[in-house]
Amino acid sequence: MTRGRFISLEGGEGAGKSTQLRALAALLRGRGLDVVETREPGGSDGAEAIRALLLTGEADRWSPRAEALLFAAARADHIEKTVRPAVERGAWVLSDRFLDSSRAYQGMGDLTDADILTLHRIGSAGFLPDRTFLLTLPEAEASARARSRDVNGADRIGGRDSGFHQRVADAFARFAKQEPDRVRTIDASGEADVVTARLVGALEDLLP
Ligand code: T5A
Repeated sequence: MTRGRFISLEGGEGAGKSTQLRALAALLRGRGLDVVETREPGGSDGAEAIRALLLTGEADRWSPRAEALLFAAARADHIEKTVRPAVERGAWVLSDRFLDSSRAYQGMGDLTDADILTLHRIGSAGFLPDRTFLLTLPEAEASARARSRDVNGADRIGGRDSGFHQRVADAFARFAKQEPDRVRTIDASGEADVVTARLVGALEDLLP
C-alpha cells in the first residue's frame, strides 16, 4: 500500500489557514484522494480535551513550560491516534497548525527552539510533515480578518499583544528560510480561490 502524505498549514492568526484547508481538502478529494482534515491543538479525543485547557481561561493559567508540555502532549496523542494511522493507510492528512506553531509561539521565550524540538522528539519521535505551507499576510489585513471572525474576542493565545505576534511571524519566516524543501511560503492575500491555486501549485510535485 502506498503511504499517504502529511501536510500542515501554518501562519499567524487570521491568515486564512482553516479556509484554505477546507478548500484544499475539497480539491484533493476531487482528484480522488482519501483526505483527512484535522487541526492542532486537537485532532483526537485526548488532544481536543487538552485544546480546551490550552485555549480557555486566564492569560496566566499556564506557565510557559507547562503550556509547551501540554501542546507536546496533545500533539503526541494526535499523531498516534489520527495522523499516523491515516497516512499509513494511504490518506492525505491536512492539519491546521502543527509543530512549527509550537516552535514559533512557545519556542522564543522561556524555552528555545531546541527545547521544543526535544519535546517533539520525546513525544512524537520527531514526526514531521511532508510539506508545510506558511501563509503570510500583512499584519493589518490578518488582524482585520481575525476580528471579523472572532466576534466574541480572541482565545488565550491569540489575544496576546502585537509585539508577540510579530515575533511569531519572524520565527515562522526563519523556519521557511532554514528548511526550504519542507516549508513553502504562500502569499495569503487576495481572494480565497486565488490563494488555493497558489497552494496547489506548490503541492504538484507531491501529487500522484
Ligand atoms: N498555538 C497552536 C500555539 O501557541 N502553539 C501550538 O503548538 C499550536 C498548535 C490556536 C491557537 O493556539 C496557538 C496558536 C493560536 O493562537 P486556532 O483555533 O487554531 O487557535 O486559531 P487561529 O490559528 O488563531 O485561527 P484560525 O486558524 O482559525 O485562523 P485562520 O485559519 O488562519 O483563518 P480563517 O480561515 O479562520 O479566516 C479568518 C477570517 O478571514 C476570512 C474567513 O472567512 C474568516 O472570517 N478569510 C478571508 N477573507 C478575505 N479573503 C480571504 N482570502 C480570506 N480567507 C479567509
